[in-house]
Amino acid sequence: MSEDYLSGDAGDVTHPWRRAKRALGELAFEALDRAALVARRADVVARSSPRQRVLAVGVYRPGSLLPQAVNRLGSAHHEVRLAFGATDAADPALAAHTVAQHLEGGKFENLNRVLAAAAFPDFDWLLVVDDDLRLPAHFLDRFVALCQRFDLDLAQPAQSQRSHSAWRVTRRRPASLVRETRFVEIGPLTAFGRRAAAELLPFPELRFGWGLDLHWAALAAERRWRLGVVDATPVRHEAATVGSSYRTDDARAEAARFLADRPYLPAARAGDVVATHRRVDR
Ligand SMILES: [Mn+2]
Repeated sequence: MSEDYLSGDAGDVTHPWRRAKRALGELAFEALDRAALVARRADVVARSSPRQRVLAVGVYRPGSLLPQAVNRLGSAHHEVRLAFGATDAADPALAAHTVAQHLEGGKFENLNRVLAAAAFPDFDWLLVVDDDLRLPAHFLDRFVALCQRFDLDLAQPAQSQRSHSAWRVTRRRPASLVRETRFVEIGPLTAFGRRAAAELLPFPELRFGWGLDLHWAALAAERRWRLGVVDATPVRHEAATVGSSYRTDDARAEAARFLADRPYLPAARAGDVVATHRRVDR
């Protein structure tokens, strides 16, 4: 069968020249964002955001980056519950938020266990957070407020230029708050609004989940959900190449099985940008 569900890009940015170029590119984007008042505009939205109930879940491995990320999942403004699962014993730094230990399933199987144990119903936003990303300052308040203001049903923060990202559309663009897209990725951080969560949870019991996001995209198109990549809060997913910790053959095979009898957005359409919002005057 044709593999029109693969991005065709492992997002490998490990080559030294490419890394240097991307690091310079980050500095240039920071300057463009400053000139366009991106952070200031995001803070204006954050300050006027209605109080939201936010559940952030994730599964972490030993030695993960999650303990640092947790500080940036805090909020003075919203009600935030953190619920994590450990593949090993609980990390002492995360013990207070760990609701399941010694998880042995795949990503989405484990997330279902964590969601069941989280006991935080009626959330406005579910954030699924991988354990290998770095979040920017003021992340939660800006990100949730922008998702709320732009009526997004499925969203993700953009990724830095040096991030390992399989889909180009998820890389940050300068001088933008939010881009409306047709596609939101399964990681490294995915946000589900109330409407989408009601239909997409619990997750299908998948180990890798490749192709799941293309299926979500097809459902989103049918239901006229709004999808977006939040450029104002870029995250760094720079620690390892996508798929490097598992066999990509198995992930491909799982995707082929999963998508065989389900609608999905062809990978070639995943890069579409429907609109770029540089300000909030809508
Ligand atoms: Mn990762």
